[in-house]
Amino acid sequence: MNDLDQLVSTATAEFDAAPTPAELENAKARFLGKGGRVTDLLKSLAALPPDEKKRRGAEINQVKARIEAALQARRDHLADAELQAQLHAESLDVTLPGRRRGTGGLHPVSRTLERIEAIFGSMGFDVADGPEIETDWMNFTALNSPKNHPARSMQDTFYVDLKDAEGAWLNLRTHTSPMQVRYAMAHASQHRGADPMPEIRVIAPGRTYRVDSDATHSPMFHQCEGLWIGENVSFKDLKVVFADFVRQFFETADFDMRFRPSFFPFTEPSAEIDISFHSGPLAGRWLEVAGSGQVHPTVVRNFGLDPERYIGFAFGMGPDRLTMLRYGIDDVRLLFEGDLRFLSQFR
Ligand code: 2NM
Repeated sequence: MNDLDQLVSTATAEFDAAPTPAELENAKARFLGKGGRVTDLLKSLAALPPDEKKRRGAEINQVKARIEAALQARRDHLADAELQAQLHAESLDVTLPGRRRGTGGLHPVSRTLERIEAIFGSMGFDVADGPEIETDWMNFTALNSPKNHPARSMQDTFYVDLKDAEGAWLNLRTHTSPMQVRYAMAHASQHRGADPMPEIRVIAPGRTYRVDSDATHSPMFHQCEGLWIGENVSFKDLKVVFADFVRQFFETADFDMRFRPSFFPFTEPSAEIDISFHSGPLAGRWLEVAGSGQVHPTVVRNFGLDPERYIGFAFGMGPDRLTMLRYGIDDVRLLFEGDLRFLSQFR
């Protein structure tokens, strides 16, 4: 190999060893730049006689062209490698599944209400719902609530700036019992003359409102009240029905239930229903889960029924609290502030 071929292969090797375009341009300068080796060769021609100069000059120009070709080949190679790297880095796998909108889910309280409705439905209870804005008579008077009862005060009840036909302010219902009054009145008039009247068996789940707000009280909350009226319906039936509800709702029979004397204007006698689980995270303490009682004769009469003949029980419970007990939630406000980080856990 003569000195010129040697120069071409040295240049080609150095170009091929340059890992980046910048280093390739530095290598180019060593051969083709101002002080580069090809340039030096061309300058050396000046010292040669004319014949020699012509032959040697042509040879050096060929060498220069071969080195330029090697340079271009390496440039092309580096540019192509860069493009490939970029294509790889920015590649899009069109076979991946698309990003979909998240699926929604039922609110945990809605799930509780559905469970309550299914369980009582299986025991022959109808499900009734109705207005959340009530008349004074439906919400209080029909339920034997005295005219000056503190529950009627503005401290406890949200009033609406509208009056009913009797001139009393409408209110946001403070319980779902007014729906039971509506249901029982409709039932009584529908079956007027039937002897005996078919039993009333109904639950009234839904939103209720009271002026109250802390870790265990939300101004909007849920209630589910139950009512069973017939000729021979007793506290014994309430015990059986409620124990069966607890067993199905909490999916365990491993609990005690007790009735603790209490007072409500619409029932006499009245009792709180407490349960105590023997196992699981809630074990070992009495939990108040409902209020209950034998429907007061005045209320039965307000239904349009004869209290000497028809008797029964009612109960009221809080689906929000049942939800908190079932899922171990300790602040009722979490249920209603609409934070999806919390709610999506129940999907
Ligand atoms: C409760 C406790 C006890 C109740 C009474 C009635 C009605 F309409 F029959 F009078 N409905 N719900 C009742 C009884 C509600 O909630 C703690």
